[in-house]
Amino acid sequence: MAKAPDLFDAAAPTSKGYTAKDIEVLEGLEPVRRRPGMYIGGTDSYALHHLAAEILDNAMDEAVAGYANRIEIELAPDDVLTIRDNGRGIPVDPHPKFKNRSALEVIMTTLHAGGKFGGKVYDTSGGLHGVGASVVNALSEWMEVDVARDRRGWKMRFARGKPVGKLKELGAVNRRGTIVSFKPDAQIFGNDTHFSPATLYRMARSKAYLYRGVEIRWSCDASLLKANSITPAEDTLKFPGGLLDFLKSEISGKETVTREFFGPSEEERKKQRPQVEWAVAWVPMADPFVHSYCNTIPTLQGGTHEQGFRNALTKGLRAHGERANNRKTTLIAPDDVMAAACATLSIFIREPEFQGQTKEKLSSPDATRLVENIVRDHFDHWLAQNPQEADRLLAFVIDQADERLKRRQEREVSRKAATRKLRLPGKLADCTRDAPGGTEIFLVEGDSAGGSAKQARDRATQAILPLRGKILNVASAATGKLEQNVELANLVQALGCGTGTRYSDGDLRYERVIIMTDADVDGAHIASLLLTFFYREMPKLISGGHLFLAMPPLYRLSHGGKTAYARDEKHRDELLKSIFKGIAKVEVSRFKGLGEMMPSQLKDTTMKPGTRTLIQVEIPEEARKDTDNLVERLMGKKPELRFKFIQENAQFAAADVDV
Ligand code: 1YM
Repeated sequence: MAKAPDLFDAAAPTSKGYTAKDIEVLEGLEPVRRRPGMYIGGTDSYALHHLAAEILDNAMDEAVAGYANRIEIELAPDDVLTIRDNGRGIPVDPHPKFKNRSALEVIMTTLHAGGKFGGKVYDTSGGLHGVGASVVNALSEWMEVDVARDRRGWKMRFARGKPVGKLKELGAVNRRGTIVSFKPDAQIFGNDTHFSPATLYRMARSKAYLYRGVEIRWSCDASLLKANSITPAEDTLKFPGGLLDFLKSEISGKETVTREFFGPSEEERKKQRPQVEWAVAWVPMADPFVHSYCNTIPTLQGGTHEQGFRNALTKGLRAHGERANNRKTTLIAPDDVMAAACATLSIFIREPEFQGQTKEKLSSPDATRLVENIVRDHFDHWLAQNPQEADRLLAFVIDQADERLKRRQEREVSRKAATRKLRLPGKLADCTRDAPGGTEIFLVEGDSAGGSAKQARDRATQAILPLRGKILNVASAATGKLEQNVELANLVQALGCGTGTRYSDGDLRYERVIIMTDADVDGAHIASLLLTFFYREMPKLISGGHLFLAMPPLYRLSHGGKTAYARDEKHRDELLKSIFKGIAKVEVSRFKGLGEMMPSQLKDTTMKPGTRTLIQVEIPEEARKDTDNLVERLMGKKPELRFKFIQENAQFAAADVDV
């Protein structure tokens, strides 16, 4: 492959390999304007950004083929986008079939024109699966293409896909490459759909990660950025570490199962464009993902390359388990390996095939074997080189398999229980002990915290019920709403004791009901909604001493081998002055939520009897009237009472409220 030349290097190799006869011509652009959805999947914001992706992909193709090493993306007001590369320049020679038309004009004004769509020219081309720059031209109010090729400059302008004047020759130039500027047509996309600087910037960043041989310069008119935007007005994106750099930035700060991320070997990483590149880390507390790409095009729906990746990791880990004589190795399924995997995968292949309505799934059959073989080789080597990491990973994945099998068993048991006596909500992870004595149910906020709590619990005695989002405020809801609220209906079902006058202490399925929410404002809100529910609908559950609040810590303090947890700032400062007295560099981290804690931390600090702190909810008889009054004022139907309460009590609120 040719070495990428320096920007504007007039001595760089001239265009090779292309002749105008390579262009296959199929049809004009009328169909694109008539049915844009067929070509770019719609006319919404997502479709609008397809236009940018298409031009950027053409520039990327030129870089990946080794002819360009710098791309510039510039967003100006009025949705005017300019993309430049320092490649060979789009061909401008006359097209043999259309005597008076240049190749550039044919490429820009005919559908499916372009040698690369026949796979003849570029080795590994991207582009919206053959849709081409002509589609962008057809859907733009105007487009201008500036070409510097073989030391001569050329310019041509189009409006709604049609040439405006002829290809103009600009004379001798001392630069090379292609510049495409365009403004999407409001007749197609409407007046309210605009380019998003954040989306374009992210697109540019991911391209730079995917191909380390390219430098992408981003700039955006400052007037388009919101005051608190994290998108910079200018940036230079170049990542010599490729996908490993990307993964590190994606999961920075989160705890991972192995210290080293798994990616290609050092030697492989020196290559500018390996055929298969990947990076993976196992992150127990993150939502798992696999971001995959083929020829730098995102394959949002996965496909054959992802299949190969999964196979390689699963087979590699199983082989390691067998070598280590671990009997549980046979339990490992691909889902266990991928359950906490955060991964990126990128491949470059010739003439990729895509499937699905949006063509976002790779279907090239050879990709599976290609990826599986390469990743497997490296994985075997990596596991052998890092035996401690390998054992940690194996143990972690076997835990996932155990959990999966237990969940399956639980589902079977609860299905049986449902037919036997009552219907339990599907989201409840019940405890295995049948009798209520010594059992507890944790009401947790959201599925992610629910997942950690399930791993941290004592399965025999502790049940977990994840509640999604904010539950109904029973003090302000109209009568009848309670029965319709799914989250509360699940709760009532799980507890088994009935509500209101039908409440029966003897039917309560657990000894303790524990509200476990994040130690922040949202968590406090959900806890107060639940307290309101119990107060109004199951007051006897409170007076019977069954209701508790868990106290998750807000801070973790550590130094050397010493670790302590603090409930709040005051507690943190106390610990700094006592346990960590005289130590200058104590590491203090603040938990954002329960879902962020390692299951072992959650267990020790918040769930395990003996090491946790629980607050029992009590309403002394003498305070009953005041409580009635307070619940009505704070949670009731009249916002004016709430407002008055806030006015009267604002002075007591802490200044540093969580947001
Ligand atoms: C800012 C967008 O489109 N760059 C670009 C496109 C092409 C070439 C170079 C190119 C390709 C070839 C030969 C070849 C295109 N060529 C075609 C077609 N940047 C941008 N840079 N010479 C130049 O493939 O052999 C379509 S795009 F049709 F000629 F293949």
